[in-house]
Amino acid sequence: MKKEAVKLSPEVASALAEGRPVVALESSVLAQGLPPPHNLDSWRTCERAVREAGAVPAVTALVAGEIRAGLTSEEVDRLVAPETKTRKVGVRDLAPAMASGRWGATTVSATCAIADAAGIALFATGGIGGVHRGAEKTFDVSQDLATIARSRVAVVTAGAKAILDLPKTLEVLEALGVPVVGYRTQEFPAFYTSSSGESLEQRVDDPGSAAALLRARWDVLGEGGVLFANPIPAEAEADPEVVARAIDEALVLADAQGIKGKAVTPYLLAEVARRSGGESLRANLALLASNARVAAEIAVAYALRRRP
Ligand code: PSU
Ligand code: MN
Repeated sequence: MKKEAVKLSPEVASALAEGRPVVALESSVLAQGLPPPHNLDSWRTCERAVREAGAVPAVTALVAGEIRAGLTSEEVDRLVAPETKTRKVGVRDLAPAMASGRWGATTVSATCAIADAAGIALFATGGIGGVHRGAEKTFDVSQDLATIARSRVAVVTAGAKAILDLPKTLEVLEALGVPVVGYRTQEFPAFYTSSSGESLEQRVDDPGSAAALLRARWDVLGEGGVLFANPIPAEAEADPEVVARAIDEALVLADAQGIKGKAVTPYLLAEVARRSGGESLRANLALLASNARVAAEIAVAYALRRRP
């Protein structure tokens, strides 16, 4: 994506021009991932967490066909309002949505591409998309993975959503050459819970070490994306059995109803939230805020290290 394709808010533009830390935030989680009023609460909480850690938040979206980084709160209100009919926009949906002047909420893939073009190094999400269970039959692999690989962006994520096949997701990330780095953990987190049983080769324990890794990958090697896997805070973890049961039920239902393509993830997340009695929703909100804070801390450390 070209740099000129992204319209920056005045605050984000001056932060980037001065080399101050900025953290991108996705908007699909607001428009498609979380029900109201939790979506706007979560957006405010994440923006506050980023600011408190000393960085500038930049939520990305398509506003009437224009790619934006940094929205006003009126624009965010409009983005999530049902009348706006905001679409879920992955990286492949950007051009069609621009050409038709639509409002779009950006997924991890579109947000990575936008952050990369704008020169925003850190991006906080809840959980990335990945390889779906049964992908050997459906071929359902999120465009998040390939886009992370080619974007010069560090994504802070609570692992990958537990509705996915986590071992296969890790294999594809390896195939694409993406470093997966545990943040204060040796294990790939399972989104609603901190443990998936999948161990990681790389680990960092503080923002300075994370920034050193980014310097090596980008400033020295000139390579693409990095994943920092930040487990949900222990006190916010969902009951693994409740979540596992809700996921199994949701998967059976999605299959029976023939849900396909980009509708799969929003459908599963909504069903899991409903079937877990809000347990998954509470966890989702907590891990989003935690990822926003960690991304901002790493952004601050990386910005400091860049200055001679
Ligand atoms: N995490 C959440 N809720 C979400 C998503 C992630 O807690 O709604 C979104 C992200 O925007 C992610 C997308 O990029 O789901 C993945 O969708 P798909 O599997 O269709 O690529
Ligand atoms: Mn898919």
